[in-house]
Amino acid sequence: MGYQTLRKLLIATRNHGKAREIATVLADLPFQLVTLADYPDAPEVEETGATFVENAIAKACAYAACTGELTLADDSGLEVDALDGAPGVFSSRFAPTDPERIAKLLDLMRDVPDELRTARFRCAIAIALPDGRVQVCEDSLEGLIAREPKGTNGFGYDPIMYLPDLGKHVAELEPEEKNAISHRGKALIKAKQLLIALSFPP
Ligand code: ITT
Repeated sequence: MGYQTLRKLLIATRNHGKAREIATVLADLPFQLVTLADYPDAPEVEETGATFVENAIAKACAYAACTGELTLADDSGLEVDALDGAPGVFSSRFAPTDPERIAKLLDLMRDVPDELRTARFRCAIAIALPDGRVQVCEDSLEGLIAREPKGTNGFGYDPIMYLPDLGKHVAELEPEEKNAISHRGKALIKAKQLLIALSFPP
């Protein structure tokens, strides 16, 4: 099959860390991966949902409708038990930059003892067709909020998410190690099955 004949799949995220992880996992599928950079006129989609699933569906459906392409959107974030699930769906809006988000979270968690520092990354991935049909996959990664950032890989809250089983912070994992166990990597394995069904109809 020639390159020109491949169906497009729009990876609808403006987050470069996410986009990199998604593109790595989907690279072997028979789709031409395109990004929002290829659709400069696509409007910003407001994330008004109360859950990751609602926001992922809203983003995927809106971008599929306005571009006319098969579209994959990710809504994800960090849920901290000691903060009643915050920052949750507000993870990207918790503070203006990654270092500020991390500093704010560590400050809020300063007096929380080790055994109560449980948290999880959650990821919802929605795949939408321009006609409004949409499917969603979800997964999560459990860990503990560390007392200090460590590691330089990944993005977002990865430097303060400690994985007791591995004895490492997520930002210390190589990209392929993170994708093998992460909320996004595991949700993407499920999303891949949906995409394979779309690319090879019975
Ligand atoms: P798009 O909506 O354009 O995809 P965004 O960054 O605004 O980009 P979200 O609303 O889904 O995306 O917010 C997700 C935030 O959750 C992200 O900005 C990080 O702060 C955090 N996050 C999600 N996945 C993460 C991961 O794998 N590692 C660390 N932090 C993560």
